[in-house]
Amino acid sequence: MFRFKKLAFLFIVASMILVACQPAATAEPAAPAAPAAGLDCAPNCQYSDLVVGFLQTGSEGGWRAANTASFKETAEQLGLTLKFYDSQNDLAKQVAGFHQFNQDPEVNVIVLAALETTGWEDVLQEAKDAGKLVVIEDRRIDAPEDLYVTYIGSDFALEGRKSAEEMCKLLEGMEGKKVWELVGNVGSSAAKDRGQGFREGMGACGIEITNSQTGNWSATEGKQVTEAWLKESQDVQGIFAQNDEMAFGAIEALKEAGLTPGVDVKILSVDATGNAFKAMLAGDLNVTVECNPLLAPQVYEAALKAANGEELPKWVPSQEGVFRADDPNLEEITAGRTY
Ligand code: GYE
Repeated sequence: MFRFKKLAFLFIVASMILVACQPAATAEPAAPAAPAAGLDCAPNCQYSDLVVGFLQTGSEGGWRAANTASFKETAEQLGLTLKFYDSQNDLAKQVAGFHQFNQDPEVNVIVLAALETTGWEDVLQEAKDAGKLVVIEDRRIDAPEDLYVTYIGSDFALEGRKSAEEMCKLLEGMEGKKVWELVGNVGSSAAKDRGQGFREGMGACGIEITNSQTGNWSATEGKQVTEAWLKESQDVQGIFAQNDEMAFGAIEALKEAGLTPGVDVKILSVDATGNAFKAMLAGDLNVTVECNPLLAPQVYEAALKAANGEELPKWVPSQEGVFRADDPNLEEITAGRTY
């Protein structure tokens, strides 16, 4: 019996030793995490590897000119290849341009400044199937987020709320609070969200929008629309222009109607381009709410990160301010503006 126990004990010890010496079950080395959809050059892509197809809206004013220059100049500085497509403010042309870039074997990144929020799913899916990285800039779109890398642009609703808050200050003490709204191109996120934001804030001081119509971001149309309204009535205390150009048109129309812009009628615009500062220094414009057009560095940086397989937040809102004609440092601020 003792002999049997001794043998059993030895057997147990031997098997324990055996197990201990077993080389660790060589768990298959974890396959390196498949890099998120990146480019072939991942994870060491450089700016020089990027060929960017940029779908710009068109050339409707100062803000757009600054946005376009930002993309062209920054591409040169970074040494990436830029293929620039001017959609001439025509949605069908912009969608066709997107399709064209999807078919272009050289293009590996597509940047879209969308004329309108809808109508993009097909070409976005086509881009994904073709392995192109898509970055949305300037204006947000309504499409599944997995079809694009990220959106870099402003919080237009916030710009609208800021505009209402500033208009309330401008109309303080004025009997009426009737406001006319010059709207951007119908269907664009900038126009929709600024209008919605303004309506969210205007109740705070009892503003009433008595006229609202698109001026398509242009000074000419902004003037024509305002002229037509002035023929009907001059009972207006404020004009909310969704961009600087339309405000410049309204200012001209008021002057030609014998009214003093900035005094008889308060004028507020969005963008804060250089010409808006000149109009404030001239006393014609009361307030401009900033919308930053210099988005290219952030957009290209996001494209490079995505090319190297990095996941990015779906929205990177721009940081922006508000500028007022009664600011004692306005001249100095104006001198420091870059667009
Ligand atoms: O406010 C306007 C331009 O999309 C934010 O488009 C942009 C707008 C800008 O035409 O001036």
